[in-house]
Amino acid sequence: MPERVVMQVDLDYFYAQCEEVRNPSLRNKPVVVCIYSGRGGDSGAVSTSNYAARRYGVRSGMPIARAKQLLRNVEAVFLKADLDYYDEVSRRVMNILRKHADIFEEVSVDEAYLDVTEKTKGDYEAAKELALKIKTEIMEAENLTCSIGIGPNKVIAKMASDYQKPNGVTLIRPDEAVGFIAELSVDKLPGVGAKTKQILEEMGVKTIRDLAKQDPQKLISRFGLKLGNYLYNAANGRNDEPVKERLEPTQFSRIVTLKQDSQRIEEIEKYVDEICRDLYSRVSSQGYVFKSVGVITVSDSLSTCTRSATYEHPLDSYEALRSVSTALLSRLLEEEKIKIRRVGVRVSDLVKKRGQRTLYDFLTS
Ligand code: DCP
Ligand code: MG
Ligand code: MG
Repeated sequence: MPERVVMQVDLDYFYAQCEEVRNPSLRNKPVVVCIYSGRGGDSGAVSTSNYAARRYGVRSGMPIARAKQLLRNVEAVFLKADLDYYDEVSRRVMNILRKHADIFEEVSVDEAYLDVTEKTKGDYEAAKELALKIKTEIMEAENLTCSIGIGPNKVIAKMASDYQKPNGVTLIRPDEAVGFIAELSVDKLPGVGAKTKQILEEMGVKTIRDLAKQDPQKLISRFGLKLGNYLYNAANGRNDEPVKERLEPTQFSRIVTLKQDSQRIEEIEKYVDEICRDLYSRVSSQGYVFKSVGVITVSDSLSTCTRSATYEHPLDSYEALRSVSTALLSRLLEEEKIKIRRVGVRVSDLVKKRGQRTLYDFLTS
């Protein structure tokens, strides 16, 4: 593969920064954005927090009660996540980013890869200028900061963007890639989670330099062909995964936690109604109908069960979605005899409704 220039853009403390944008008086205070479980009180997890809150040890994923404990002596602000608002901001930022890429890949609500090889004619200085220009544009349009990494592949670009957060630009030229990552701990490599880290540690591998020196065959026998190869190459600064446009969505789903565990269909039905209403409005507003419906339950002992049905002709009403979901759920409850903690619905085998999309685009652009 010829030498590439890959950029990774990640918005800083995204949900919390969105909250600061619409309420600038939050800027000097620790801000914690929470996803409440719906079970009352502080039950739920921290979605993200601004850097002022992070200084007290607040982290994404920790229980809300723990964050309150850490911030007990400070004037901190706890907010309920407003996902629709963040999605809207994200969509506008992505539209800015997309214009600057030869190939654009949206990875998550606040993160994207841009292949800019042609645009910069392979020149890293030009890429750095482009990164600064993108940062200015996002600041002018949305008042948001982001961090940008530039490197010869996706792995290096992502690690570069993490390297000087918030509001950083980090440029790693191809000949600097190996040296840049060598000192870092293996879990800084994208895709190395707690489990892989632990196995590597047992093998005496702590830094990425240690990993780069391993026998690739040994890594393959431990982790399988795909992960083993990935680890060996990435540690040596190599990764040939292309930046690729994401395809259309393949499914829509939503899952909720019951206020109280239950095994009675009459109890659970009302959650299913609400999920179906919400799902159907998302699916249809994006111009899709669907042929498959699945329900998923998580029991009080945390085991998961699913049931699904596929039809020859697409379903295209809320009533149809609700009645299929409820029927699948009653069957599941009868057969499994379990107490339910969470329930969810998924629609897939999507089919595009012609004509609908343009109307939607017109209304929302
Ligand atoms: N998010 C979440 N729960 C997590 C991690 C993230 O709800 N466990 C949400 C909230 C974040 C958003 O996704 O704002 C983007 O995730 P990032 O990992 O990019 O984290 P942030 O943008 O919040 O912070 P950073 O400045 O480190 O990028
Ligand atoms: Mg981010
Ligand atoms: Mg991110």
